Amino acid sequence: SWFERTLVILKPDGLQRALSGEVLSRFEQRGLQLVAAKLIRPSAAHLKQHYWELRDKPFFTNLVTFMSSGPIIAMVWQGTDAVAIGRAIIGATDPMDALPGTIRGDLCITVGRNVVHGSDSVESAKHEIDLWFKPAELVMWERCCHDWVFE
Ligand code: DAT
Ligand code: MG
Repeated sequence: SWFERTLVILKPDGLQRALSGEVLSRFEQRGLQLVAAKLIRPSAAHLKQHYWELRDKPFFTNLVTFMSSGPIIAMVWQGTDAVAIGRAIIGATDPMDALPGTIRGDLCITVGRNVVHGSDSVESAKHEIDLWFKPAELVMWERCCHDWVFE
Protein backbone atom coordinates (compact mmCIF):
# COMPACT_ATOMS: atom_id res chain seq x y z
CA SER A 1 0.00 0.00 0.00
CA TRP A 2 1.02 3.64 -0.34
CA PHE A 3 1.42 3.62 3.45
CA GLU A 4 4.39 1.23 3.40
CA ARG A 5 7.45 2.57 5.20
CA THR A 6 11.17 1.77 5.26
CA LEU A 7 14.02 2.77 7.54
CA VAL A 8 17.01 4.31 5.77
CA ILE A 9 20.23 5.34 7.48
CA LEU A 10 22.91 7.56 5.98
CA LYS A 11 25.93 5.87 7.57
CA PRO A 12 28.89 7.78 9.11
CA ASP A 13 30.90 7.52 5.86
CA GLY A 14 28.04 9.05 3.88
CA LEU A 15 27.76 12.03 6.22
CA GLN A 16 31.56 12.52 6.38
CA ARG A 17 31.79 12.40 2.59
CA ALA A 18 29.08 15.07 2.21
CA LEU A 19 26.73 12.68 0.42
CA SER A 20 23.62 13.53 2.45
CA GLY A 21 22.06 15.76 -0.22
CA GLU A 22 22.85 13.26 -2.97
CA VAL A 23 21.39 10.35 -1.01
CA LEU A 24 18.25 12.16 0.13
CA SER A 25 17.68 13.45 -3.41
CA ARG A 26 17.63 9.96 -4.83
CA PHE A 27 14.82 8.84 -2.52
CA GLU A 28 12.97 12.12 -2.94
CA GLN A 29 13.24 12.22 -6.72
CA ARG A 30 12.22 8.59 -7.13
CA GLY A 31 8.97 9.62 -5.45
CA LEU A 32 9.18 8.33 -1.89
CA GLN A 33 8.08 10.70 0.85
CA LEU A 34 10.19 11.59 3.88
CA VAL A 35 8.13 11.21 7.07
CA ALA A 36 10.90 11.30 9.71
CA ALA A 37 14.58 12.25 9.92
CA LYS A 38 17.16 12.95 12.60
CA LEU A 39 20.89 13.40 12.88
CA ILE A 40 22.22 11.39 15.82
CA ARG A 41 25.29 9.61 17.06
CA PRO A 42 23.95 6.13 17.87
CA SER A 43 25.41 4.07 20.71
CA ALA A 44 27.05 0.69 20.17
CA ALA A 45 24.28 -0.88 22.29
CA HIS A 46 21.60 0.57 20.00
CA LEU A 47 23.43 -0.64 16.89
CA LYS A 48 23.82 -4.13 18.34
CA GLN A 49 20.02 -4.22 18.60
CA HIS A 50 19.65 -2.89 15.07
CA TYR A 51 22.01 -5.52 13.63
CA TRP A 52 21.05 -8.29 16.10
CA GLU A 53 20.44 -10.84 13.32
CA LEU A 54 24.08 -10.48 12.25
CA ARG A 55 25.50 -10.97 15.78
CA ASP A 56 27.30 -14.22 14.82
CA LYS A 57 28.94 -12.82 11.68
CA PRO A 58 32.72 -12.27 11.79
CA PHE A 59 32.26 -8.62 10.74
CA PHE A 60 29.69 -7.81 13.46
CA THR A 61 32.09 -6.02 15.85
CA ASN A 62 33.64 -3.96 13.05
CA LEU A 63 30.18 -3.08 11.77
CA VAL A 64 29.00 -1.81 15.15
CA THR A 65 32.25 0.11 15.72
CA PHE A 66 32.02 1.75 12.30
CA MET A 67 28.34 2.62 12.63
CA SER A 68 28.92 4.26 16.03
CA SER A 69 32.06 6.12 14.87
CA GLY A 70 30.22 9.34 14.04
CA PRO A 71 26.85 10.92 13.41
CA ILE A 72 24.35 9.36 11.05
CA ILE A 73 21.02 10.48 9.60
CA ALA A 74 18.15 8.09 10.37
CA MET A 75 15.13 8.47 8.08
CA VAL A 76 11.75 6.95 7.37
CA TRP A 77 10.56 6.97 3.77
CA GLN A 78 6.99 6.17 2.77
CA GLY A 79 5.23 5.12 -0.41
CA THR A 80 3.93 2.15 -2.38
CA ASP A 81 6.47 -0.69 -2.07
CA ALA A 82 8.77 1.64 -0.12
CA VAL A 83 10.89 -1.26 1.19
CA ALA A 84 11.60 -2.81 -2.22
CA ILE A 85 12.01 0.56 -3.91
CA GLY A 86 14.41 1.60 -1.15
CA ARG A 87 16.53 -1.51 -1.64
CA ALA A 88 16.54 -0.89 -5.40
CA ILE A 89 17.70 2.70 -4.92
CA ILE A 90 20.48 1.51 -2.56
CA GLY A 91 21.78 -1.49 -4.55
CA ALA A 92 23.58 -4.69 -3.56
CA THR A 93 25.24 -5.00 -0.13
CA ASP A 94 28.73 -5.27 -1.64
CA PRO A 95 29.33 -2.17 -3.79
CA MET A 96 31.41 -4.32 -6.16
CA ASP A 97 28.15 -6.14 -7.04
CA ALA A 98 25.97 -3.02 -7.05
CA LEU A 99 24.76 -1.79 -10.43
CA PRO A 100 25.55 1.68 -11.71
CA GLY A 101 22.56 3.89 -11.01
CA THR A 102 22.27 2.63 -7.44
CA ILE A 103 23.70 4.56 -4.48
CA ARG A 104 26.22 1.84 -3.70
CA GLY A 105 27.03 1.27 -7.40
CA ASP A 106 27.72 4.96 -7.93
CA LEU A 107 29.14 6.27 -4.67
CA CYS A 108 31.27 3.66 -2.89
CA ILE A 109 33.70 0.77 -3.20
CA THR A 110 33.87 -1.53 -0.15
CA VAL A 111 31.21 -3.42 1.81
CA GLY A 112 32.28 -1.94 5.14
CA ARG A 113 31.82 1.63 3.80
CA ASN A 114 28.64 1.26 1.80
CA VAL A 115 27.07 4.64 2.67
CA VAL A 116 23.48 3.62 3.42
CA HIS A 117 21.28 1.17 5.26
CA GLY A 118 17.80 0.19 4.08
CA SER A 119 15.32 -2.24 5.66
CA ASP A 120 15.18 -5.58 3.82
CA SER A 121 11.51 -6.54 4.42
CA VAL A 122 8.24 -4.95 5.49
CA GLU A 123 8.49 -6.83 8.79
CA SER A 124 12.05 -5.72 9.56
CA ALA A 125 11.15 -2.17 8.51
CA LYS A 126 8.43 -2.05 11.18
CA HIS A 127 10.82 -3.39 13.78
CA GLU A 128 13.62 -0.99 12.77
CA ILE A 129 11.34 2.07 12.66
CA ASP A 130 10.17 1.21 16.20
CA LEU A 131 13.79 0.92 17.28
CA TRP A 132 14.92 4.27 15.85
CA PHE A 133 11.82 6.49 16.16
CA LYS A 134 9.12 7.28 18.67
CA PRO A 135 5.63 7.23 17.10
CA ALA A 136 5.33 11.03 17.59
CA GLU A 137 8.48 11.57 15.48
CA LEU A 138 6.70 10.23 12.38
CA VAL A 139 5.07 13.19 10.69
CA MET A 140 1.80 12.85 8.81
CA TRP A 141 1.74 15.14 5.79
CA GLU A 142 0.67 15.03 2.18
CA ARG A 143 3.19 15.73 -0.50
CA CYS A 144 1.75 18.02 -3.16
CA CYS A 145 2.85 15.71 -5.99
CA HIS A 146 1.46 12.52 -4.45
CA ASP A 147 -1.05 11.89 -7.22
CA TRP A 148 1.62 12.61 -9.84
CA VAL A 149 3.79 9.78 -8.50
CA PHE A 150 1.30 7.15 -7.34
CA GLU A 151 -1.66 5.93 -9.45
P1 DAT B 1 22.50 -4.70 3.80
O1 DAT B 1 23.12 -3.48 4.45
O2 DAT B 1 22.61 -4.64 2.31
O3 DAT B 1 21.11 -4.99 4.28
P2 DAT B 1 23.36 -6.90 5.51
O4 DAT B 1 22.12 -6.64 6.29
O5 DAT B 1 23.62 -8.31 5.05
O6 DAT B 1 23.42 -5.96 4.20
O7 DAT B 1 24.64 -6.43 6.32
C1 DAT B 1 24.60 -5.25 7.06
C2 DAT B 1 25.90 -4.52 6.88
O8 DAT B 1 26.98 -5.32 7.34
C3 DAT B 1 26.27 -4.21 5.41
O9 DAT B 1 25.64 -3.05 4.91
C4 DAT B 1 27.74 -4.07 5.50
C5 DAT B 1 28.13 -5.10 6.54
N1 DAT B 1 28.50 -6.36 5.90
C6 DAT B 1 27.65 -7.25 5.30
N2 DAT B 1 28.32 -8.29 4.78
C7 DAT B 1 29.64 -8.07 5.06
C8 DAT B 1 30.86 -8.76 4.79
N3 DAT B 1 30.85 -9.92 4.13
N4 DAT B 1 32.01 -8.21 5.23
C9 DAT B 1 32.02 -7.04 5.90
N5 DAT B 1 30.91 -6.32 6.17
C10 DAT B 1 29.75 -6.83 5.77
MG1 MG C 1 20.38 -5.63 6.09
